[in-house]
Amino acid sequence: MTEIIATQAYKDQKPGTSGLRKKVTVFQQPHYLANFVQATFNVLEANGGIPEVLVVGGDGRYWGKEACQIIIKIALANGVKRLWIGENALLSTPAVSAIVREREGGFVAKGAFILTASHNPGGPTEDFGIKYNGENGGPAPEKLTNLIFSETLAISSYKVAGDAPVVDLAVIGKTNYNGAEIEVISSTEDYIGLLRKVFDFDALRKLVQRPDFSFVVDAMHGVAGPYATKVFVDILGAPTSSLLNAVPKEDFGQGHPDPNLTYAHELVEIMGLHADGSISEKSAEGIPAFGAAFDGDADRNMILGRQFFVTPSDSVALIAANSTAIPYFAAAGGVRSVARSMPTSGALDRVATALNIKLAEVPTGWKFFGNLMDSKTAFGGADYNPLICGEESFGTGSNHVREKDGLWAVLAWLSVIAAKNEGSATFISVQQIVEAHWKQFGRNYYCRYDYEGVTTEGADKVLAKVRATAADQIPLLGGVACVTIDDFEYKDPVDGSVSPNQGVRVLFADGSRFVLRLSGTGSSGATIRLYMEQYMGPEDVAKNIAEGSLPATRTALAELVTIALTVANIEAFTGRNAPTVIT
Ligand code: VG1
Ligand code: CO
Repeated sequence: MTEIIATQAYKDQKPGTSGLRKKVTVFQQPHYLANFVQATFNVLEANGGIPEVLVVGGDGRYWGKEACQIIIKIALANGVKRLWIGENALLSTPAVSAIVREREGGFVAKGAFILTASHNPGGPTEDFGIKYNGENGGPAPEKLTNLIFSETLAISSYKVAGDAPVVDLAVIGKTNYNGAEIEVISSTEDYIGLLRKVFDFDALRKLVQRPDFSFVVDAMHGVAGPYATKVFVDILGAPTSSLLNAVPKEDFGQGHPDPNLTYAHELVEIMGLHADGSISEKSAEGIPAFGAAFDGDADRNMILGRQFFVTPSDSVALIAANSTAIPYFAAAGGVRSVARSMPTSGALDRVATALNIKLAEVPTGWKFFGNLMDSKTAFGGADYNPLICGEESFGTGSNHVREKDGLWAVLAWLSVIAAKNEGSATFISVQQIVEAHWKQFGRNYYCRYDYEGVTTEGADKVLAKVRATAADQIPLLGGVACVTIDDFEYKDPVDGSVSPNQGVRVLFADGSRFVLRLSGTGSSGATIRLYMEQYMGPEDVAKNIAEGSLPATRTALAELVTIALTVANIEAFTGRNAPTVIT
């Protein structure tokens, strides 16, 4: 029986870069989650209808199961006919996308709520989050999330199926209610079925079983654990010792499930590195050949070699350059186009030029890639797909789903490593593969500084200061002048929508640059992101490698860092004399 519950609107339910993320205590306020879910249904009803099937699951963080039960009751009252709930409320973000796209084919209208705050810590005093994904399996476009926000400001009641049963989320199977069906489904089956179509698991099994190859992946107690166990141990036959932190925990073992050199410290230590990317004292012997980590909802990845860090910007460029190592792309004669977010380095652009394929530059956030993938016309009438895309923030993926995909990235890397090593008696390492790439394309030195938890006023002042600076006031960078300072604006080639103010860019004549933008995923205060990039041509890279003098990132970017910090004056406006995290 449907009950109408009176409620009061909250003013702070505006979704950010990737859904609504707040402290758990905020979500636990009376009707807070219910308001947001009902607002979403109201908007869907007025814009094409309530989906017949709703997928629900998340990264396993604290309060996820409670949220799931609330959503089930509201969904039933709003006319959803079938619910597919991940076992134990667990579904990785890319797995949700795969389920929406693949399960029962494209014959039913589907949508999804993903319960995640991604890489933010979890627990009673930490973060929770919710995001709506549409029929294409991708995050709702800004047009829709803006409507949802407006609706949350006006909402005065919501509907619940008060007498619906509390579903046992631990048991796979169906429960019926008033002609509707609630089904608890396997968290892994559909998604791994899709990965089997993308990759050559036999080739990967051979690599994993090579005596001179070893690897370790860190699930950081996020939702990647069950997927990594199935793929690496059950299917590829790797020992369980190659998995770290593979059991999901509601508080991520009190860690920060963000796969970077700072937060994935356990893996970083094993791989023989320090948090600043330098090589540790540890003897190289016994260090695995390959390492990777995932974030809470398993859409991010970090790739490491023995004593070697691969920047996410280089990672996507290298996968694109070697896409024929992956059957999904080989079948199409290689990747047909590539895309990156604006702050991501230009390494991918070099590959696009060499392969003579299209490149798109979009604002931060995965939803913009999805539009390109779904369009058949945006690139001058040609289909974009297959498309490989990535962000500097440890996000990599392709058009196999409409989210970034951590496991996909790791399997893509293993495919490249397997292809490079095919028939090779001595093992060709990750470092050798990346250096060969730089020798061919040049190296885009890259680094990001994050200033977390600063005040919004201070952050705004920093951006305003840079924006107000004239190009000729910027000091020369290695003798090269700054040519433009602007705000990145994006016009979506598919739906024509314009996204202004996507970051302030300071561009030098040789393509070097620094960029500042404010994070849209935080749950309190503001975070300034400062991105810096400088290019070294292939000849210089080759010469430096031959002489053993290829500079480390910190050295290569020292002058640019000084210029950026002087121009932005972050310390004066925020009181911070150092970033919170460097990636
Ligand atoms: C950050 C990253 C962005 C990413 C977004 C969602 O956004 O910079 O590249 O798409 O997180 O990733 P922002 O606005 O804080 O810079 V996830 O894994 O948090 O869903
Ligand atoms: Co994530």
